[in-house]
Amino acid sequence: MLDALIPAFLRPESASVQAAKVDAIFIGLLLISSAIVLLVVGLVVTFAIRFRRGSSAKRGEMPSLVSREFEIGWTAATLFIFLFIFWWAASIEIGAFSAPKDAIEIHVVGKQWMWKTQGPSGTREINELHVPVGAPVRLLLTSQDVIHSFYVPAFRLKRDALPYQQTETWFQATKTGTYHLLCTEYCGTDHSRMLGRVIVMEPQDYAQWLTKQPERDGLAELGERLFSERGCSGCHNAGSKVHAPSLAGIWGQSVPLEGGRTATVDEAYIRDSILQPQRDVVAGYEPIMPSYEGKLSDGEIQALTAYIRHGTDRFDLIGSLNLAPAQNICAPGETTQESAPNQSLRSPAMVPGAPASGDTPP
Ligand code: HEC
Ligand SMILES: [Cu+2]
Repeated sequence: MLDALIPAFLRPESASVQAAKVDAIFIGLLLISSAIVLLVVGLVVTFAIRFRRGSSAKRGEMPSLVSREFEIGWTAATLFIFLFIFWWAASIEIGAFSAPKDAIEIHVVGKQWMWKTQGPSGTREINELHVPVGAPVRLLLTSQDVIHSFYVPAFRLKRDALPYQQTETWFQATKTGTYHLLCTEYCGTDHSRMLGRVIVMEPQDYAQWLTKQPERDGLAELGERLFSERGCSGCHNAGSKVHAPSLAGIWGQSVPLEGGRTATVDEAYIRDSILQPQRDVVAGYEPIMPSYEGKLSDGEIQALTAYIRHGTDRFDLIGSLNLAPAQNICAPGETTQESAPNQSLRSPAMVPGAPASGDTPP
């Protein structure tokens, strides 16, 4: 509504819920500043004319009302305006950190000089990101080398992608279309060519696009492979002789730690468990897990995290869009006719440490 005050050719494209809020702040600040400029310039001009040399305007002491009550009044008003602006901008900035629970999760890895993205159903893209309109999308960012920054001007979205760390942000697109994706942190020779596109689609088109993706082997499946290749399964699987906790279903749970503390299992906790296992030791276990610092890339840690979180999340995406169930969303080599209705929701074999129940003969 406020943005109607700015002529269309001066208005940058705005295509997300966040963009509308950021624009409102911008226009609000513009209005407040304009009002103050008008007031100050107006007074300067008025007084310059009224008290010009030779005019008969009254000069001398100011009335005490002006020098005291007015002074307090405008100091307080300015303070309130500043506090209000701070609250307004800060609340929107803080909101940019916490995505709604049902958001679609997309992993983004910055790399000299490209953006690699991976959606929850294992769709991989380079310098492109397809998302549905009207659905919240949570981005989990990291970098493979130097600091990059993920920037989509039309969404007023900007968040750094840092090596050895995961940052996050979220957006909700409000208009279909193709939008610029830029890196906005100078990251080397080809920084200026680290460009991409965000393609916002109607939910039906998006669902269709998803099913057309050739590669259905997802992050979680890669994680599953790493889990055995890197020896995690040797300790963590059910049949192991080593006394290590089962990782099945731990996502989102709270875990008792040595020393009486507890921790909630999320990305950061799993990352720390893998890289600094001595830091938070699970109560009742010996700190025998080796650190994988330097042995696993960020991408591999994301894959392992996705696997621990259980691979079936990959197929919840369509459900979260509130679409009619699409027939062709199922694991490779599986048809919906054959599988029991609840089987596509949770496949036990995808949970770390769980026996592969599908293989056991009746
Ligand atoms: C030598 C055996 C061993 C290996 C190999 C091992 N772990 Fe562990 N892991 C443990 C033990 C023991 C604990 C519990 C004590 C602790 O927290 O350090 C543990 C704890 C964890 C936790 C926290 C579990 C919880 O319930 O909160 C996670 C997550 C984890 N490991 C993931 C992995 C991953 C991923 C790998 C492979 C990259 C791996 N582990 C390899 C023995 C192992
Ligand atoms: Cu960059």
